[in-house]
Amino acid sequence: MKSNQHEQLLTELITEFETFAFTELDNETSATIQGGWNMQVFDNDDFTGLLGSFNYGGKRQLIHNDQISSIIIRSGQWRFYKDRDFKGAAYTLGSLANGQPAYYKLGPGTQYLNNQISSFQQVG
Ligand SMILES: [Ca+2]
Repeated sequence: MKSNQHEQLLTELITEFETFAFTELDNETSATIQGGWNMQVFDNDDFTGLLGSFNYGGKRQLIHNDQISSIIIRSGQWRFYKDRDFKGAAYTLGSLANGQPAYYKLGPGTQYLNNQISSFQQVG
């Protein structure tokens, strides 16, 4: 194996490890991560501080309650709620129509619930 192939393999392994390390695996409604993710949530509004990676499903009560400040959606439509158990003010975000990932910043000046999301679920 050439060294650049080693390097690529190592990078993939590290990326995979990081995804697993930060995935919230405690909730039965959250899918296990197998071969990628469809939606990720982050603590900061610049897509850093990964809080969780999800394939499908949802979480009735986030461990990282009132922390989400940015979201990347690769696939599907996801609804985010201010209160636990999918209640309260909410909005739906999805991937782009052309199939590209969508990057949503929830920071100050946006209409989204920054540092206020308590539950979410996939809706499409
Ligand atoms: Ca935050």
